[in-house]
Order: sequence, then C-alpha cells, then structure tokens
Amino acid sequence: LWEKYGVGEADDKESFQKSFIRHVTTTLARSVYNIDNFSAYQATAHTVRDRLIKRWNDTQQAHTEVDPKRVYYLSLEFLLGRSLDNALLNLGLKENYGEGVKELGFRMEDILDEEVDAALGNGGLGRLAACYMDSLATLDYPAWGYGLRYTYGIFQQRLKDGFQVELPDYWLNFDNPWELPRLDVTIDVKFCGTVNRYTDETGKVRHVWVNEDKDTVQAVAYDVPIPGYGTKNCINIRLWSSKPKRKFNLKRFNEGQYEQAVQEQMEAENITAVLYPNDNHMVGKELRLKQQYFWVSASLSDIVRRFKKSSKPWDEFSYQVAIQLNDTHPTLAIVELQRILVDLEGIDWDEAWKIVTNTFAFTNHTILPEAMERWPVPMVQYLLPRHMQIIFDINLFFLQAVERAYPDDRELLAKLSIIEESTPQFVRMAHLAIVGSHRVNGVAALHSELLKKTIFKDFVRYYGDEKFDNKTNGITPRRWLHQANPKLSELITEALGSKNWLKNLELLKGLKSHVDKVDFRKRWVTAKHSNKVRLAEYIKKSTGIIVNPNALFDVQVKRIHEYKRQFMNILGVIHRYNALKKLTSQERADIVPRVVIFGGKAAPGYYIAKLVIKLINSVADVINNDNSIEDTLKVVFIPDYNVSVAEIIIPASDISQHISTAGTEASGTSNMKFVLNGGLILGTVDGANIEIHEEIGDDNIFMFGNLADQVDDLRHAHRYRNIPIDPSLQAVINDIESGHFGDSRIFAPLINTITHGKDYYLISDDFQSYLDAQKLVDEAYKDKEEWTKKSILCSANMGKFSSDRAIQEYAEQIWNIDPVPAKRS
Ligand code: 26Q
Repeated sequence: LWEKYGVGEADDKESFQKSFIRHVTTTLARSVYNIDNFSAYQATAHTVRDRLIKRWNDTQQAHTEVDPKRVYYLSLEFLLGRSLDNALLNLGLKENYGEGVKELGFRMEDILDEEVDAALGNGGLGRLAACYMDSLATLDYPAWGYGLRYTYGIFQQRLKDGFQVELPDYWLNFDNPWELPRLDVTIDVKFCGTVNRYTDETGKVRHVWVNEDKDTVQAVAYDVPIPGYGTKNCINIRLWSSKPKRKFNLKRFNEGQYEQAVQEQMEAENITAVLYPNDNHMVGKELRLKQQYFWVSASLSDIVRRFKKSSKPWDEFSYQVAIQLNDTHPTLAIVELQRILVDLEGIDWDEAWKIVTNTFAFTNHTILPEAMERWPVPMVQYLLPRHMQIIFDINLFFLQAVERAYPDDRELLAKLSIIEESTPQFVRMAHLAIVGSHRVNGVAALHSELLKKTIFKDFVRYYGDEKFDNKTNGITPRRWLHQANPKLSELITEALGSKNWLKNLELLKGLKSHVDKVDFRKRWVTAKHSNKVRLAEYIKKSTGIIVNPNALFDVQVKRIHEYKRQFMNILGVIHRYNALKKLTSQERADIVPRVVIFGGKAAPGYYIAKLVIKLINSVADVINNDNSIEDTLKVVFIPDYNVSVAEIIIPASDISQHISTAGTEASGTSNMKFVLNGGLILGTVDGANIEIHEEIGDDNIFMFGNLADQVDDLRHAHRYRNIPIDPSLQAVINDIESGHFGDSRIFAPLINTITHGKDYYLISDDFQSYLDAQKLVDEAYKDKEEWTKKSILCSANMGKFSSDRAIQEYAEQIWNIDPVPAKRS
C-alpha cells in the first residue's frame, strides 16, 4: 500500500524534490515561485516527516506482532531541541536532500536554522530523557516516552541592562511538523470528588472514586516520532495536552455570566499550558501537582489498555511492562496503578502491590534538600482523595513490615515514613518512589554512593543495598558529535575507516594510534578552529562582542545555580583581570589570550542566581572596554542558552568548567559532551567528572578543590567558627565593593552569601586551588602540540559515556527487555 500510494519511502534526490514541491503547493498552499527559507524548512520537514511516519508505523507493527515486554520512560521533561538535522542524519538522508535543496536554490544550513527548538525541559534531566530516547530507538528497544505537551516551553532569556528578563516561549505559534495529533486517543482524567465504600458481590470491601463532570479533564495524545540511527526503527514519545471535557457551561451563559461560562474550559487548558522553569528546586504549586497526576493518569490508562489488548493475566503485567520514573515527578503512577488494580480490577491488595513494585524503577537526579519533592497532605487529599487513602495504606503496611524487622527502633519508623509528621503533614515523594519500586538508581558513581550514605541510608539498612545501584548517565554521540561537529565527525570516520563508532563509541579508542601523526593533529586543530570561528560569529551576532578565535575559549554553560558556582568563575575572572592590569605590555605579550564564555538561564524566582548574571555582565562591560589589557581577556554572556546554541558552543570549547561544590552535582552531562568534542575540562571532584577523569587519565583533565567527604566539616566550620576568607578572594570582593563594576549595592546580597552567610557552597575554601588549576591551564595551552594530543585523547577515551551504554545497562539490569527490530515492509 505504501508503494502504491507513493508515501514517503524513497531516499533519492528526485523523490525528495517531488515531495518538497508537493508540500509547498498542497500542505503550505504556496506558489513555487514564492518560497522563503521558512517555507522551505516546512516543506523539507514535511518530506522527512512522511518518511518518519512510515518507519514509525513499521515499528509499531513489529511491536504488535511480537508483543514484547515494553519499557515506558515517564518524564515531565523532554528537551529535544531541533529535529530536522537530527532526523536527516539518523535516516541517512542528509546528503541527497542537501543536494536536492541546493538545486532548488536553498542552503541546507539556512533551512535548518529556521526551526524553533522544542524546549520542553529545564536542563540536564530533560536533555537526558531526549538522549535516552535516541539510544532506545537506535538500539531497537520497544520503548515509549510519556510526557506533557506544554504550550509554553522553558522561557526565552533576554538581557536588559545586564539583568535577565523572561519572555514566553510560545513554540507552537507555527505548525509543528514533528508531532502527530491523535485526536482519537483521548482519556478522561478525574480530580477532586469523593470516595464511596461498598461491599461487592463476593463480600469484599471495595472503594469507588466519583467526581463531578466539571472536575474531569480530557487528555489528548500528540505523538512525537524518534528515529534511531542506522536502523529502520522509530519509536514514539506520547505527549498529553489537556482540554475541557465539558465544552461550555450553558447554564452560566444563559444567566449572562459569560466569563464564568468559559472559566472551567480555561482551567482545564491551563494544566498543560506551561513548563515549570525551576531546575533542582521544588515549588509546591497546586497546578504542578495537577500536571503530575494528569500526565500519570493518562499515561497509565494508555499503558494498561495496551496490556489488556494481549489478554494476558494480570500476574504477567510486570513481565510485559517496565516503567521508569524520571525522578520523583511521576511517583503518583505507583499509587495510580495500585488504584487501578485494586479498585477497578478487583485484585487483592497484596497481589496488586507485588505487580506494582515489580513494574516500577526510580531514578534519582539530585541530592539537594531543596529539590526534594514533598506535597502537603491536605492538597493531595483535596485533589486526589482516593490516592491519599492509598498512600496512607501503603505507608501503614510498609511501616508494619519495618516494625516487624526492627521492633525496638521507633526512630527508624519516623525516618522511613512516607508521611512527614509535621503540621500540616507532607507526602515525601522520594520515600514513596523507593517503597513502590524494585530498583532505585543514581546517575553517577559518586552520586549513587552518596545516596546510599546520606539521604537513603535508612532504606539501605532496611532493604539491603541490592535495591540501590548506579547507572552513570550518557549522551548520544549522534547529536553531540556527528550533528553538532560535522568536521570532527568526518575526520574521525576517515581515521577509523568507518562510521561504526557512531553505534559503538568504544571504537573511538582507535584514535589513539593517530595521536603522534603530525598531519592528523593538524586536521584535528583545523576542525576545532573552524568551530571556534563559527562560535565567534555567533557571539558577534548575539552580543555584538568581537572575540579572537585564536584565544583560549573557556566555557561555562549550564543552568545558573549557586551550587554550580558560576559566581566563583566570575570572581576568578576579576582576579585574572587585576593580575593582567599589573603587567607591562611586554609581559602581556607572553600571555595566552582568553575568552571566558558564560551561558545559562536562572529560574525566574531565583534572586541570587539572577544577580550572578548581572555581575557577569557588569564585569564583562568593564573588561571588554579596557584597552589597557590589550585583548588578553574578554568576557561574554551568551543569551538564551538552549540545545541549539549548545550545539554551536560545545564543539568550540578549549576548556569548559564543571566546578560544582563536591557532592552537589549528581552527574552533569555537558561535561561528557565537551570532552567528546575534544575539549578539556577544569572540574571539581564531583559527579561524572570523576569517572571522566578515570577514563581519560590525569594528564588530560584539570581537577581541583575539596572532596565531598570534607564538605560537612567545612560547612560546620563556617557556621560555628570564624573562618577567614581566602586573601585572593577577599581582594576580589574588595574590588567589587569599591564600585569598580558599577554600583556595588546591588551585589551586596550576592557577596553576603560568602561574607555574612555561611559560604554554603565553599567558594572561599576552593578559591586558591581553583586559581592554581587555572594557572596550569594557561601553562598547558602554551604548548599547542601537547594540548592537541590531550584533546585527541579526550575524545578517544569517551566510549563509556555513550547513552547507548547507559541504556543497555538499564535494559539488561533493570527493565529486562530485548530489542525488536522493525522489518522493512
Ligand atoms: C520539582 C518539583 C516542582 C517543580 C520542579 C521540580 C524539579 C524540576 C526539574 C526538580 C528538579 C528538576 C531537574 C533536575 C535536574 O535536571 N537534575 C540534573 O539531572 C541531570 C541528569 O541526570 C544530572 O546530570 C545533573 O547533575 C542534575 O542536576
């Protein structure tokens, strides 16, 4: 049938052009004599979409035939970025289609640049979900993503007088070719209401949750196809959009109350309106809890419906279904499945609970106390009365079992309880997630160890430590090297003799034998240089600042957060600036010029983080306009850091900074992206930095600072003893306070976090060793040949950090699933 109707199979240039023109004239209803870059993008995208749909159908058909165990990745964030380039590369269409658009008078780069990012995530956790979907598709695993289709993604960042201002990200303004609306897949989601007890025909006490129509919302499915690389498989992310069930309140309307008549409708649509812009910080907003349940309820009813199609008995559920919880955000899924099994299917509690715990596994992404999800019991009770009862029952049965194992330890019960006994009470989502899952994992070796030693310590005591393990994060080499750095990708492919490394990243080890070849090194440097030129152009376009591509590019791009210590970075920049000013012109001639590049968004309500952005821009203003230092230092804050900006920045970095206080950054994933692209890193002994260090060796990384096991003592000392501030740091602080970087009063709250606060993130304690490490960087960069060798060895040793490795570990050790390759039809 596909052949007969000529739908999206052919990969050649002519078929592309035919399809392109058809989409211009029909889909876009435009004249072929009047195609701008945006229309060309749309026509190209629709052409690719046709091919995606074909593969997506074949994949679903294969899944239906085999009916394998499937994994469902529940994530409130999927930070996908752009899709066109990625789809062209994964499908192997880039070359032919590039020729095709060229003949029609377009440049593929311009076309690609028309696409807006799908920015349905904050940072690391959301981008990780996107990388994992790429690997699941590439490895042919039968997998689905489930999330929300936010009308507004993460806000767009502008700068005004050096301060961040937020603009709404109304990304669906124009048609989105990367989603397939499934207006036939709709699910009712209930809120509020009451619970009725009754005795069923067998004499069993049962519960039924009833509510009013006005409190029911409809979930509509939008499917986002995710193509694998070098495979016919194409998997699906199902994003739910909310709409009212009851269309219009006619009674109110007839009473002349028009606003009230549409209010219900608006409230329903509100649920999926906006992504909460907080990263590593919990906000206790009712609407956020409603988002969580709306998403969880729709997803589970979809999953259960699919399971029921195979007519297998309930005790086989966990042999057919694995559900991964991306942090605690979907924890209500545990309660919802228990409710479905007990209330709707009439299964006994204990049997249902076995099914539930065998189905779920939970990934923790943070150890920061302010990020731990807790919801007030009265709020949960009001929105989800039956779920609150079930949570209390889960907790009761759990604590009874703990009490049997440790009859004399009453404190243990309070520590493990899912309910925090405060006024009001709170539901501790991490506790619920642990109790309801068969496996709990952290995202890097250190992080997983710290979880066991600190916040989950008592659970390890009760369950034993087999329930807790590590799955070090990974990144997809397709987007983060092949797509973002085509020049380096090509060089690597040529050196290794094939593209196989894109599916087996360990093959990069083969680059080691090229390190000593002068010619290879030259080409390696040329690729890096052209990436730096590309970034310099982007910087000029986005900030007006002109930077020298021969300077050392020093990059810190990530969400702005105190624990990530962008503040320490800019304080170090001031220190460098003051040192440069003291030099004679002759002495400065020996200095390696540096461009210090920042980028990242601060949560709109995070006052201190916003001050850090202002300080960076104020310092940049002074330094960039000081001719006396003769361009030995430039400071740039690139606005609106997002996935597609990252694709320009990362390949151009010489050194990037990953300098969180030890023990605070669960993993970090951009560190992996930089090193994979031949960038060195300057980092603390934290998160995945430690494992990167293990892989690439001492000579190719700059590590500094106190270790995680020293942090408690240092914090204690700051609190209770008078610790003098590091003298170099004090000098920098004095400089800011003298007004050198503008009215210092605005920075007082920021400076106070060190001087009058408790220096919770230990900037003073790490400052000297940070400066020392920076000095080593300067020295090392002077020897260009040695630096290039380090750069090559960095990439060569990054095999471990492919998301393919991570996904294989999850698949084999947690999910128990096997690949199901799609057949070509
Ligand atoms: C929770 C409740 C209410 C509102 C918001 C939130 C919320 C939202 C996002 C809490 C946390 C997040 C995001 C966390 C995150 O991105 N963590 C990062 O995960 C990466 C992938 O594992 C790690 O590499 C990073 O170290 C970690 O910071």
